[in-house]
Amino acid sequence: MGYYVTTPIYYVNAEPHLGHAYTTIATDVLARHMRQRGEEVFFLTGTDEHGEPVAQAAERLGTTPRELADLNSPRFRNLVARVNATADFFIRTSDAEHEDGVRRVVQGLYDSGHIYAGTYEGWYCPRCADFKTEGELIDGNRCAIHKIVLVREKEDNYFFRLSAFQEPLERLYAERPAFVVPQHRYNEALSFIRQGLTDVSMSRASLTWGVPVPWDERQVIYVWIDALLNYYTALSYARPGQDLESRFWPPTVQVMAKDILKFHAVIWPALLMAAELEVPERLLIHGYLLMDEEKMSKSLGNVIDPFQVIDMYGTDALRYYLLREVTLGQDGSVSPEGFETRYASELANEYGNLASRSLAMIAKYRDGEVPSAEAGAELIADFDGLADRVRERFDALDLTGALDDVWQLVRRLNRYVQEQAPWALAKDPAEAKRLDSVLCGLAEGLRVVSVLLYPFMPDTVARLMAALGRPDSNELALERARFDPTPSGHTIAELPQLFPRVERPLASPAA
Ligand code: ME8
Repeated sequence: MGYYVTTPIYYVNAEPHLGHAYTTIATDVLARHMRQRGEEVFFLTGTDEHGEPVAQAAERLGTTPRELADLNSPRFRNLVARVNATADFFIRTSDAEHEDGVRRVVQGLYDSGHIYAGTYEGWYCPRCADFKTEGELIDGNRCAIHKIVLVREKEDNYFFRLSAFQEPLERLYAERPAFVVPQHRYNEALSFIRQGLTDVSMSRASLTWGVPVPWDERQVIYVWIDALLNYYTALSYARPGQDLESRFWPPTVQVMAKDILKFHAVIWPALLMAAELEVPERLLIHGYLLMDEEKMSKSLGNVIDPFQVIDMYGTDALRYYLLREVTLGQDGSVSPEGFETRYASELANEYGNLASRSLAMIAKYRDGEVPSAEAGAELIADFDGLADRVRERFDALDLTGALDDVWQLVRRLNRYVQEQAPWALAKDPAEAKRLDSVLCGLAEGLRVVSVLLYPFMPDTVARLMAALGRPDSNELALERARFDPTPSGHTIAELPQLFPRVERPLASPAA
């Protein structure tokens, strides 16, 4: 069975920001790690183009929703490339094939009695594209997220019988304690379900930007139903002629931030059960990137432009920083200063310098040949079990823990250089054997940490592996991340500077 990972599909009502980059990068780290394990991975991302968020933004800008989508969707696609995410397909919900797929599923739900006509009366936030209960409002009539005053709506539309899935959902949660990761998000979703589910509106009468309801073209399908189904429809046309559904359905891990937990942890599995499709295996819910304690968001305007960071520091530095700085699953503050600190102290110093020093010593003392020797026993012991620990971390979707485990060994290697002082050994011919052992251990340690760092910093690792004389992509397989106590000799090559000094400090967005 394949390994199917997804990001949310992002609204095209504005340009991508660092929050979107974060989810896409985290998903890519997971996808790359799983490919290192030999898994067949399918990685989906894309844009959500229908509904009020996009229609209203277009109106504000004096353009049409389609034009806005055509302008911004390529920017999200470009972000995928710039963060070096290995997405296998980029879906747009305006794709004709997706729209057909949505109509097919929704018609099936209607035919099997899961959808009925009714009247919605209550609060609706067009920015969230979400129906709100009284308890979710502030000051009695304002959206707690967007702070805008909402109008009470009364509208004839179609309802999805979510209430019928109260028990099936409770059973799902009971049977699958890891359905939602981390645990506190699982608890949050389950307690929402336990409060009692009411049917949800699944069409909009007052909107034209969307997929028409097949049996009643005066209405369009509610954008969230349309959007959620992207994960399913994409498999039907991403690779014409191939049956991806049988290989990849259901999704293995679906990644997103906590803002859209309810849709994915409650409505989505119910919708799939109604359609008699398997529900995803796990949802990985991360927190918010914060700037000065506030959620980074386009409506608040406190966003960092990922393209700018990448232009200055490179993709891998951004990937590393986000995964390292923000514990996946919790909110975390990011800042230009924090970025620069980690860039200089961890990337340039701890990893970059370790690599350049080690290779320079091999060049200088051993004429560019990694000696074929026996590595030091303490070093061997320190690497013992590392690859298995990293594998377990990824199994638990603890990407932060995986990176931290590897970084401990990067630091260990730095200490090893200090302890062994190869430059001193090189002065004493009687220590030649020990120097061989130290240099061979360093090269081997560097190789192992790099294989494990590959999902986080793919380009950097590829360059380093080439310099270590191991350019073959087979070298990146996870099974190669075992410390070999007696590695055979290798010729090293020149290593370009991995993390050059950047003179211009990252401009703060307020500046
Ligand atoms: O909700 N911190 O689209 P969206 C972390 N179209 N992640 C963030 C973030 C932040 N400050 N800001 C955004 C939608 N994100 C719907 C989804 S899916 C069927 C439909 C990321 O453009 C995070 O992944 O508002 C969040 O869940 C997503 O962008 C919301 O993107």
